[in-house]
Order: sequence, then C-alpha cells, then structure tokens
Amino acid sequence: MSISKVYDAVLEFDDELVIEAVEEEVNNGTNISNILNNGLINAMDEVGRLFSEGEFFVPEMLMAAHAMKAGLDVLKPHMSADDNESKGTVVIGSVKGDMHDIGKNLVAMMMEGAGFKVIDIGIDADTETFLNAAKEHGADVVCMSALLTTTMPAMSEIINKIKEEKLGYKTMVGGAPVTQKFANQIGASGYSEDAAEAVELARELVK
Ligand code: B1M
Repeated sequence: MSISKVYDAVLEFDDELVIEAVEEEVNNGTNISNILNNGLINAMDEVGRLFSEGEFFVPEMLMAAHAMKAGLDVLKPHMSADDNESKGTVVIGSVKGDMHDIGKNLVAMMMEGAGFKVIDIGIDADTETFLNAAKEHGADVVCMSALLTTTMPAMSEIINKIKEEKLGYKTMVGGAPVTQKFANQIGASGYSEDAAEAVELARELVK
C-alpha cells in the first residue's frame, strides 16, 4: 500500500481511513518520518494551498486538522524514548492569539520521544502562562510556536520578559512563518524549521 493513501485520506477528511492507512504503513515497516512528512504533513501543506486559492475554507482546514491528529495519535507510540532518563524539561505552547497546534503537538511529541520532560501549555498561551509554567516546572527551554504572522510578535514579548526577569531559560521559536532571521532579531536562543530539527536544537541547548 502506498503512502498516498495517507495523504488522500487527510484530504478527504476521513479520520477512520487515515487511521487505517497509517496503521497499514506502520505494520508494513514504513519509516515513521516518511509517513509523517510525505503522508500527513504534505497533505496539510496541500490543505493550506487550497485554502490560499479559495477552494477550501476554515471548516475544511479544521476537518483536515482533525484527520491529521488521528494519524498522529497512531504514530505517537512509535516515537517513544527507549530509556527513562530525562534529557531536560521543556515548556511548549502556541503563542497568544494562535489556535494552530498540530506543529506544536508534533514538536512536543518528538521531544517526548527523545526523552525530554514536556510541559505542553496548549494554544493561545500568553506571556504569563509561559513564564508560570517555566517557573513551576524548572524549565530548561521555553518553546514557542506561531503559525500566523500576526502572532509572531508575542514571541518577542516572552523572550524580553525572560531577559528582563533574568530567568535564564533558553528559548526556541518555530512555525511556518518564523525564520532564522526573525529568531535572531528577537534574540531567541534558537530556531528550527521542523520537529526533527527542533529535537536536535533542544539537545544542543540543554548541553
Ligand atoms: Co490556519 N492558517 N488559520 N488554520 N492553517 C495557516 C497557517 C495559513 C498559512 C493558511 C494559508 O493562508 N495558506 C494562514 C496564515 C497566514 C499567515 O499569517 N501568514 C492561516 C490563517 C489565515 C488562519 C485563520 C486566520 C483563518 C481564518 O479564520 N480566516 C485562522 C486563525 C486562527 C487563529 O489561530 N487565531 C486559522 C485557523 C485554522 C484552523 C483552526 C482551521 C486550523 C488549525 C487547527 C489546529 O491546528 N488544531 C488551520 C490549519 C489546519 C492551517 C494549515 C492549513 C495547516 C497548519 C498545519 O497544521 N500544518 C495552514 C497552512 C500551512 O501551514 N500550510 C494554515 C501541519 C504542521 C505539521 O505544520 O504547523 O507548520 P506546522 O509545523 C511544522 C513547522 O512549522 C515546525 O515543525 C512542524 C512540523 O515539522 N514547527 C516548529 C511548528 N512549531 C514549531 C516550534 C518549534 C520548532 C518548530 O520550536 C519551538
């Protein structure tokens, strides 16, 4: 069975079919990142393209997101760490005003799989929520996700507050509109383009 069944099922908003197709790929021994990148993530990129072209609207984006999440749930157990030693603590959330959480969830899932203790504060998280969680859990890294150009400035606010209060947490930013240049401008400790890179970066930052 080809990976295109996963891709097509997301675009058909068919949760059951996504689960079935992802399970089939897993059982056939297909590489997890192949299922993720070429199946699920590519399909969401296509959803974004269709939205930009006015062929899809918000309800279609929501249904596709739901289907993608069903697929991610199947993959999650296959991303788990093989030892119990914690590699560090990260607090992760989508910044204030941002309801997108699939990329953030993926980063969280892969970090958990790599052995980090992950505190996921969800979506639309304001500066105070990030800082309270970081303080409460003794975070090593504060991870911020933004999918909208309009919510990116919230990242800068969080980083400034961490610096102002001399809290010393490392900071990571990511999400489709975020760039290395933007990360440098706002003084983030690091930027990563995708979830796999985010894990590598977190490992570097906690060294
Ligand atoms: Co929205 N949306 N959306 N949306 N949505 C985008 C982002 C958009 C690009 C679509 C488009 O126009 N082509 C556009 C943003 C334009 C812009 O600002 N530049 C957009 C818009 C406009 C909107 C609304 C304003 C639409 C409206 O209401 N008129 C609205 C805003 C709501 C809000 O947040 N306030 C909105 C709503 C929604 C839904 C709720 C319907 C739904 C989200 C459901 C959910 O997340 N639970 C949705 C969706 C699904 C999308 C698209 C189609 C897909 C996003 C996605 O999940 N991608 C998206 C188009 C697109 O991105 N192609 C779009 C898959 C995911 C795995 O990728 O999140 O990029 P991504 O994560 C990647 C990397 O970016 C990175 O790793 C991940 C995996 O490799 N990464 C990090 C992410 N966070 C990271 C953090 C890190 C490191 C890496 O370190 C901390």
